[in-house]
Amino acid sequence: MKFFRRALLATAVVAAIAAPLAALAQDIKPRLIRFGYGLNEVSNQGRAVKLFAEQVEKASGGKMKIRAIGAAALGPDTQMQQALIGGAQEMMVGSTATLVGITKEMALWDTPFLFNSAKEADVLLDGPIGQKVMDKLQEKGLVGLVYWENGFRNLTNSRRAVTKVEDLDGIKLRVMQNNVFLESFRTLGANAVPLPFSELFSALETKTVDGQENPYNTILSSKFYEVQKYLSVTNHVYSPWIVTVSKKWWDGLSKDEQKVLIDAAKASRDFERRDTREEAGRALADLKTKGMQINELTPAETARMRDKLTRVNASIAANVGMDLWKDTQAALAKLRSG
Ligand code: TF8
Repeated sequence: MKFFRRALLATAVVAAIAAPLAALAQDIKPRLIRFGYGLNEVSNQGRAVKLFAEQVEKASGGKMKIRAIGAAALGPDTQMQQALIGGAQEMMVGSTATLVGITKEMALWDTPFLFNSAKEADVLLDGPIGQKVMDKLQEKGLVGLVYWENGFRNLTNSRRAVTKVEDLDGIKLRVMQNNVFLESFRTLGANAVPLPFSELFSALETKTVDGQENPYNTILSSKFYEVQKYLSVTNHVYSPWIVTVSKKWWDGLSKDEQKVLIDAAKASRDFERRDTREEAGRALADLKTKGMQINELTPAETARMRDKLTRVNASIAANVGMDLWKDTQAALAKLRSG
């Protein structure tokens, strides 16, 4: 018995020191990595950042430390992007939509009704097209590692149930700081106002805007149900998040250090998508319990919305380039036929 326990202990000790030892043999220096994000800690975004941090610390034998800073405490997406480009901050996760001003190809993901399912999004984002768009960031001073799921977006407001496009008439709607979103909701007749996410809750609370659109997860984790009565299930677009690194800083890392970050980013992506989908699956029921009035759009009304929104496709195609646009359509057609 004693021997058995000792053997067990020895195995545990070996296991405990094996990982740090492996890290020791690698070219890894002590690093403090500031990782900013916009949602709060108890959100799908916050949970995945936490997992990423744990993975990085473990794989680097505790040498690489992530200082996770949420709730836009380092500023909204656009401000953090500039800090990464300048080298004042190492990492962040944020919306691809807020990157369009830097890398126009990112607008591809803002195409209304581009994906019919999360599965399609995974295939395109993780495939050659997603990689191509991500690589475009490099010439602007950013390195993209992985896409996470923000999710299919749905509409909330404090004025009325939106059951058809016409109900959007005159509704002051916050949109992300992005021309495709601005144009899309203007096309639908809303009074679209671009605002950073960090200002959204108070804008809704003070009725500076009537509504907004985001995935169920965010409506829940950011407590928008406290200031929004109506939720219309529109699924009008799938939004990715993207984990980015300051290229200035990245270029100074060893191959081993880069690998630690790449591996952890992939693990965080897989975790985040699972977690987000699981939460989204029960979020609607939660939002109902919190008092939101939820309505679905009829297939006919969804089709009308979709038709109207195809008007923005031409300008997206012109922005991202016709080749990329056509490749994307072809990849989707192939997926759908298979
Ligand atoms: C939005 C996005 C947010 C992101 C996030 C703060 O509405 O959906 O999830 O910007 O990085 O702004």
